[in-house]
Amino acid sequence: MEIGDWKATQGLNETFRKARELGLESNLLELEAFGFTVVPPYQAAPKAFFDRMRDSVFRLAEEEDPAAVDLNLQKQEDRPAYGRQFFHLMVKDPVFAEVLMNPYTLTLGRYMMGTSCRFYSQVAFFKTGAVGTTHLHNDSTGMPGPLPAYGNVCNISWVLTDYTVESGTFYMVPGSHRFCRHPTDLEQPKFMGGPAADDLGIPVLAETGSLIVFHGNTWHGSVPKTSDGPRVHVASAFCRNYVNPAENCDDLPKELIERLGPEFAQVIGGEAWQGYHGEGPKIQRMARLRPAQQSQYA
Ligand SMILES: O=C(O)CCC(=O)C(=O)O
Ligand SMILES: [Fe+2]
Repeated sequence: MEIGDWKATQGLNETFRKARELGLESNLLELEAFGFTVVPPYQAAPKAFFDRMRDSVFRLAEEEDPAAVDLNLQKQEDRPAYGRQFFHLMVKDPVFAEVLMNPYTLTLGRYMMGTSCRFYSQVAFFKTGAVGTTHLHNDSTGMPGPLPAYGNVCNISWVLTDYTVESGTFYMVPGSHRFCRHPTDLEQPKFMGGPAADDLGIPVLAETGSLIVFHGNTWHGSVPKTSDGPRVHVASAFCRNYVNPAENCDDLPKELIERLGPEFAQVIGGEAWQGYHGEGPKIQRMARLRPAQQSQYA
């Protein structure tokens, strides 16, 4: 059917039309039904773009001092994942700002978090050699259950090497976004050291150039990595307009913000009503969020 400018679905109309234009309709259905989906290789961007991203993460792995990241100094048991994670990527290479503004990333983010969504964080996960699992969790960090069915955060992961069972791909529990809560210790599968069955979740297979996209309620982790080579993805997360983003963008170069324009400035919080001092909030900025109180897509 043709999607009109319908008042009751403010925000959704335009996002849905864009998703249709980009060939994402079946991905949206999979997201609704299972809480995750895979966008096929090189649909979101050509191979040369993924190569640029991968080269950039490899360069960071060579050049960045591991001590620059606090997590690297912690014991493995206390860390969320094996390997190295790289943070605050947009100041390190503008290619990561382009990832954020890519129409596939933005359309999926807006579908899941509403058009008023904000940038939440961008993290490169880098593992080499045989390593253990990432335990079962969802990305709604610090948010108590019951989590809203519509989600407060979402994850759009750009896959930069083949994600297979051997390379330690994501493990996901299909449909868990509807449980609207975090997994308990009793729900950790045996292969992650818990008491639960291993086959409730499944390994998500995705070739280089794919996007693995999931709802912020979806239970996920990783299977053990047994391969020698690198396993790399960049997770771009968005959140709803009222969530406090994990990453601080106040030091992004001005030229980058100017180059990417007002849409980018809004996504990184340039139009946020929160964060005022004595002058109080700007009324226009608050007014812009009224539609988000009427529709989860706005
Ligand atoms: O790659 C991993 O081990 C975990 C990644 C993850 O949990 C995420 O991207 O949210
Ligand atoms: Fe996660």
